[in-house]
Amino acid sequence: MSSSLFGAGIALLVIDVQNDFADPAGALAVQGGDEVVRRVNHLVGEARAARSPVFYTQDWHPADTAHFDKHGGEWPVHCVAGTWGAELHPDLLVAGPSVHKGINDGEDGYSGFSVRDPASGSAGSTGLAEQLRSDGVEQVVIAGLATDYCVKATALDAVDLGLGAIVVRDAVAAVDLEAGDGDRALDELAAAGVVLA
Ligand code: VGL
Ligand code: ZN
Repeated sequence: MSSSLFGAGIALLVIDVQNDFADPAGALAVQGGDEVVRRVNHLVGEARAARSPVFYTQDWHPADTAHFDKHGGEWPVHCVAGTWGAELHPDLLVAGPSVHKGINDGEDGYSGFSVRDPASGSAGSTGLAEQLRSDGVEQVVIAGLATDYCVKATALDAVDLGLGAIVVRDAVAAVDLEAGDGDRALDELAAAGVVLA
């Protein structure tokens, strides 16, 4: 028997199911990304059946940003605004608006909720929290990529914002720069009050 995670006041957040993460040919391909697409699609179907709103995020970087290793950052070039790698995976069911993040030079854009100004360090909003609030959302179900970066940052921000947060373990996958990063991220989330479903 399976019961839906969705219903009134609950939204699904689909994090960064983009070609560069989810397609094996992507610049930052995450192992198991294609399986995540299938699992996320199942959740989208459940959310729609329960009339829960669905929101998407997309990593959406400038071609030159301090987020990339060639400019001192941590990552190969990925999810450059307007390119194939930044597009949502073609098999993903899209049933709601998408929030772009990491759009300015140096912004890491890990969280779907907040942006950190790289110069001042001050935090701003992507607008997602405001959209959720106006939809009466009190709890978010989070799935997508990647467990150890954007899923983690988004779930921690959700808790900070006073939202209930559930991460669906079989609908996320990790970059795992170091073996075990994904599992450690899930432990951190559980310790912060995120429910692992
Ligand atoms: C992400 C690394 C760099 C993510 C984004 O979506 O988890 N990871 N940029
Ligand atoms: Zn990025």
